[in-house]
Amino acid sequence: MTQAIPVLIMGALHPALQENVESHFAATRYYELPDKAAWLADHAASIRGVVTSGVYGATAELIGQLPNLEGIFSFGVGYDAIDIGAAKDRGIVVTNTPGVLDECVADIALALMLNVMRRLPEAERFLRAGKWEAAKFPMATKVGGKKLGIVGLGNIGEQIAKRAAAFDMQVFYHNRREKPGVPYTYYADLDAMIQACDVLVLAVPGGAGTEHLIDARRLALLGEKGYLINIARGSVVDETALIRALQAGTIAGAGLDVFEHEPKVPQALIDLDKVVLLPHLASGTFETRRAMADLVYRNLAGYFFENKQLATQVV
Ligand code: 8YV
Repeated sequence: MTQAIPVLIMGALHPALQENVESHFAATRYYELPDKAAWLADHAASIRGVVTSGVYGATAELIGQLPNLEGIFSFGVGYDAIDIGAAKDRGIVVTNTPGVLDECVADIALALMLNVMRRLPEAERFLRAGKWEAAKFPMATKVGGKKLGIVGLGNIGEQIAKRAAAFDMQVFYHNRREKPGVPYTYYADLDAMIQACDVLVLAVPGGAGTEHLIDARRLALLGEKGYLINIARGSVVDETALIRALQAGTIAGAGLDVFEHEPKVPQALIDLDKVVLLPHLASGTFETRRAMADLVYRNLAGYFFENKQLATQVV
C-alpha cells in the first residue's frame, strides 16, 4: 500500500471537508500544534499540500518553511490572505472556490441594501423595545428606481446586477475593461460612477490592488443620500473614513458583511443606527458551504490522485 500524502490543515474546516481530508491524507492540524516551530523543524519537508481558507490564508513565511510544498487548496473565492507571489515563484499551485457562492453572496448584497435603505433592523429594534404603541416608525428610502453602481462586475457582481434589475434599479458598473454582452451601463471612470449612483456595491477582490479604493474623497462623491454596500473585503474601504462619513452624514448609510480587522468591528460602527452589520456570512448557507467544501476536495484529490487535475486554479 502506498503511503498517505502529508498535508497541513491551517484551521478548522467545513466538517465534510475536514472528514475527507483527514480520511484520505496524512493530515496535520496546524492550528492545534502546541509548538509549531518545533513541529516544522521535524516535519516541514514532508508536507506536500496545504488546505486553508480565505480566513486562515498562507503567508510567504509559511510557504518558505515548506520546501516540498506543491499545492495550496483554499476554501473561499477570495485569496488575498494567500501570498500568491510566493506560491508562483516556487511553481506551487493555488486553488479557490469560484462559481459556487455567487448567488448566496449576491443575495446578501441585496439583503443589506434592502435592510439599510428600508431601515428594517432599526424598525425591528423599535418594535421589540415596545415603542410602537407610543409612536410611528419613521419613513425610509425606496429601492426601486434608484441607481446602483457595482464596483467589480465579476460572477458575483453579475448576480447582484440581475437581482437589482428585478427590483427595477438602474444598474451601472465599473471594471478595468468593459464587459462584452452585458446590458448594464459601463463607467470607465470610477469617480464618475460613484457620483452618478445612489447605492455603491463593492464586489471586487481584496488585496493590494484594491486597498482603500473607497476612501474619504470617494465617500464624499457618493454624497449624503448615498449608500455603501460591501460584500467584498474590509480592506477595500478605509473604515476610519467610513465611520467619519457616517457620523458627519456625508453618506446616508452602509451595509457591511466585511470589515478591515475581522472579527473586530469598531464600536463607533456598532453605535450607529444607519448601518447594518453582518459577521462575514454572505456565503454561509448549508448548500453553498457544502459546495465550496466539495470543490476544495475536488481540487485536492484531483491534484494528488488524478494526475494534477484542477477544477478551479488561481495559479
Ligand atoms: C468565506 C469569502 O466565508 O469566499 C470568500 O472569499 O469571503 C467567504 O465565502 C471565507 O473565505 C471564509 O473561508
